[in-house]
Amino acid sequence: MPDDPKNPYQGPAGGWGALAASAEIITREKAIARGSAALLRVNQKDGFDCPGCAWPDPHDHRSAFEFCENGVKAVVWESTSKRVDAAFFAKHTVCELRKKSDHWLESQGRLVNPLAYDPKTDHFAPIPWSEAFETIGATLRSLDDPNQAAFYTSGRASNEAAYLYQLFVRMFGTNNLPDCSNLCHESSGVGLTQTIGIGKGTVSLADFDEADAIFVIGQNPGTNHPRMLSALQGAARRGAQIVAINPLVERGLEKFLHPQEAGAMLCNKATPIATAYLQPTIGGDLALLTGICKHILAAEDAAPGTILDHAFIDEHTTSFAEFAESVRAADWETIETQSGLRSSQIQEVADIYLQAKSVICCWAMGLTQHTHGVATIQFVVNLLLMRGNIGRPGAGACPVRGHSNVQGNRTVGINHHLPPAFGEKMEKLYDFKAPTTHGYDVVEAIKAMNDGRVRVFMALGGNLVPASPDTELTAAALEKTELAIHVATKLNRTHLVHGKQALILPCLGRTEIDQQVAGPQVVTVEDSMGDVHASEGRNAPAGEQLLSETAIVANIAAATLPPGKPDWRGFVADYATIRDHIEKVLPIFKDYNARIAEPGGFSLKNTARDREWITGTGKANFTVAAIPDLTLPPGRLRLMTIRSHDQYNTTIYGNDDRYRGIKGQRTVILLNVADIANREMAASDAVTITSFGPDGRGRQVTGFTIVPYDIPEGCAAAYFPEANPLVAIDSVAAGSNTPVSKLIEIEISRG
Ligand SMILES: Nc1nc2c(c(=O)[nH]1)N[C@H]1C(S)=C(S)[C@@H](COP(=O)(O)OP(=O)(O)OC[C@H]3O[C@@H](n4cnc5c(=O)[nH]c(N)nc54)[C@H](O)[C@@H]3O)O[C@H]1N2
Ligand SMILES: Nc1nc2c(c(=O)[nH]1)N[C@H]1C(S)=C(S)[C@@H](COP(=O)(O)OP(=O)(O)OC[C@H]3O[C@@H](n4cnc5c(=O)[nH]c(N)nc54)[C@H](O)[C@@H]3O)O[C@H]1N2
Ligand SMILES: [Mo]
Repeated sequence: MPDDPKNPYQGPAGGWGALAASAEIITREKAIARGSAALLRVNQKDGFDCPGCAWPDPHDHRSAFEFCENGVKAVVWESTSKRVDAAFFAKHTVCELRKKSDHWLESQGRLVNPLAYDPKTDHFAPIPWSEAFETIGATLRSLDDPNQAAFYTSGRASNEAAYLYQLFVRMFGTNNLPDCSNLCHESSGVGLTQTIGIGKGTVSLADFDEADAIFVIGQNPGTNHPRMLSALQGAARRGAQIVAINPLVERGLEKFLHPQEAGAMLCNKATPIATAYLQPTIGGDLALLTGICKHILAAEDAAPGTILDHAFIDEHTTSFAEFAESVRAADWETIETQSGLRSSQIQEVADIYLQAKSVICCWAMGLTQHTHGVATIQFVVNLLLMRGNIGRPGAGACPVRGHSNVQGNRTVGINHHLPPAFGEKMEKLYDFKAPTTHGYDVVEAIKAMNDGRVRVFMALGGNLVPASPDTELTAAALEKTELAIHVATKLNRTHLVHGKQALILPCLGRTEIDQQVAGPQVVTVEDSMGDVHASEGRNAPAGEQLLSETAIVANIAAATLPPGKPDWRGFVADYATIRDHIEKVLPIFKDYNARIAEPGGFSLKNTARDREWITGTGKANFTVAAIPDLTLPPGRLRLMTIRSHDQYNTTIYGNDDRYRGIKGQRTVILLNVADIANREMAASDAVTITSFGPDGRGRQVTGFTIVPYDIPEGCAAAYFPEANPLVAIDSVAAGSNTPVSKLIEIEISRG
């Protein structure tokens, strides 16, 4: 454990450490035979899509191994030879299992039988698939109102499974489709739709080869999108400026050694990444972006007509005058206090922006999971629009998505708001009346379960309890359900938090062969940049009883809905028929089956990239936002909850965070040395963290260890999901209802 405020890990991101960590997990999970064959096919044109993250694959220069250390972990975790079979569930009561750690639960291996909870014995026990489907159908049909059920999706489901799922849910009669996006990039979707008319980023991977400057804001690609480092490395090597904006100095943004470059590896030659690194205070980005825009306007005033792209602004945007006026009116004192940065530091970054012909801005959870996340993202758009940096090569907005198909899920209809045109097309094709009222998102679904409005909860993947805010409340809410249905690959905490009845339905993973009547099936996924491609598993399934997610959803639909359209069993026999239907409902998928047969797949049309603005005004909109006053009462700190290098969301692979120099522990709080000294505390002290949400109630976690760290004064960091009990359910981002996981008001005390 580090006792020095400087990170004791001095190596680059990637490098030999990445190779060693990959080898270690392959050995530990005994997946060497299955795993190594699987790895050779990961992200290849005829292989499966890495379940790790949503970063795209290069079209032209794909190496034999298009994966990273954390992709290896994700693939091996799924390909493990361990099993949680009938004997395992006979041995352990649910009460006993609830006492185990999240890491222990998932590391017991793959689920292989459909299971039902038996309250008399407190055990899960195997049941036949037919019984599971009948129970679900009968329970759903017995509800007074379809809105008494909620259907969650974690972003790993394929387009095919996700399309059938939302179709089933809407034909059942509800839009209650909460999904992991609500906890993740919802602020990006909302912010971008209002300003540029599409809730997605506008860049493609090729733009990284042409950008003169790349801003990486509130994102830790070294851990969460390691393949992005190859793109940043390429850009840095050709002299592009890379600006990192993050309260922490993340190693992957500093230097990178590509584990697949033999020459560089042999002489340990890492590439420096960021040319400028700003460490704002947590939540200070809106102030900082206002400051950057203010410097740019000042440069324009000093040399009128030379800085802004007036032709673009006039032809393509609205509300520039209001935006400029509000930025000019913002005072430097507020900008400096609220961002924690000096005007001169902000000027340096504004100059990089000005000197670049083409700029890409990337961001992730450091911007979205904030009270003012939507406004901050809209300020990123303002910055880009000022110099026409949207819709031309080397430039654009790049929200870097999380789950490997979270973007595809939304495209094919996983959305608690039903887009009207999409709804009408489905109504015509399947001859039904789609529900029009908005459904529940994750926060609303938790509240609805808690007060009895939702009685049945289904999850297509994911781990709702530890992933959600207010862990105890979320667990209590789930315990009130009459039936919970979990489609999953591995046992996790949420499965054990049962109400009256609970079912666990084991499914195939991405890496596995999906054999149906028409032969082995491919599924399709959409990456963070709107490229759609096929994914085909190559491993033998982990168990004989496993069904694909697509088959599980279709069987549930057939067991629940009256007979008639569509032919659910026909869909399962041949997934190409599902793609034909998606194409009928969503014209952007024209020639879907033919185009996924092309190596590398195809790119979906992106209106903003083509400078077509599907907004109310028909133009891209500049927006105005006041700098929020985030001053805290004395003694309080702002806490962000972040991922370590050894986890995939709630899946914990191990207790190390190599790039941050933290070993063997996860219940830590990273603090500035001054904040530790002020409290007369010391490194390694045990503390209780108390948070204060909008309801003023103190929420607590105890037994956290202090780690001194290079983090701005007044700021703190702890890991997700251990710190989730501190996130109040009512602390949400304005406009997107995303839980505020990155700005939690806390106090610490001994104990
Ligand atoms: N290996 C691995 N890969 C993953 C995941 C995983 O858990 N493990 N999760 C996947 C998912 S679902 C997602 S959404 C992505 C998440 O990818 P990231 O968004 O990179 O994940 P976080 O760890 O939440 O990191 C947020 C970063 O934002 C910074 N930050 C926090 N608050 C602020 C702020 O106020 N301002 C600024 N400028 N920065 C801030 C933190 O210091 C941290 O570096 O990764 C995906 N990929
Ligand atoms: N405090 C705090 N909370 C957060 C965040 C944060 O930064 N801070 N981040 C939020 C974000 S960005 C996200 S996306 C959510 C993530 O929330 P979720 O998506 O709900 O959680 P995961 O941990 O990704 O889900 C892991 C489980 O998925 C199942 N699984 C894995 N692969 C498959 C598969 O192929 N099919 C099926 N059916 N199941 C599978 C396994 O059973 C595994 O236990 O958490 C959010 N919560
Ligand atoms: Mo996410």
